Amino acid sequence: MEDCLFCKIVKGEIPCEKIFENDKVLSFRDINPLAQIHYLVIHKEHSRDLSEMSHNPEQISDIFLAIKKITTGHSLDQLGYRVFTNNGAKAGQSVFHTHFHILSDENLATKWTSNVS
Ligand code: DGP
Repeated sequence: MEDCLFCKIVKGEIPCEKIFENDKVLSFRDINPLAQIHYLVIHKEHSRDLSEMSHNPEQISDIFLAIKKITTGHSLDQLGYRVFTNNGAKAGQSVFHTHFHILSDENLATKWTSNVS
């Protein structure tokens, strides 16, 4: 999409710190990390949010296969990691190109968990 920030990153028009890339998926460091490790994972084909991406379930599969490669490649299994997406502005989505966050941190269990108020 013409004026989509993450499409511009896919096209190389805006730089990123690349973590992983194949023909369908790109992962790069979040510019505003919430944890020691904070990666974003996007599909190269534009969709607005997970609701829209769900019409193309093979894209969700592409994303999660990439997440498996990234987390294994960066030895995150031992440290533990969290994967999430914000769907819609009311959930905190600020970039409207579907993206999944991967967070990993020694203190992740006490950050943003459902059992911490
Ligand atoms: P969300 O709030 O779920 O839409 O997450 C958007 C994330 O995108 C947020 O954590 C910050 C990150 N971000 C925004 N602009 C850029 C950028 O230009 N480069 C990179 N690497 N990350 C960005």
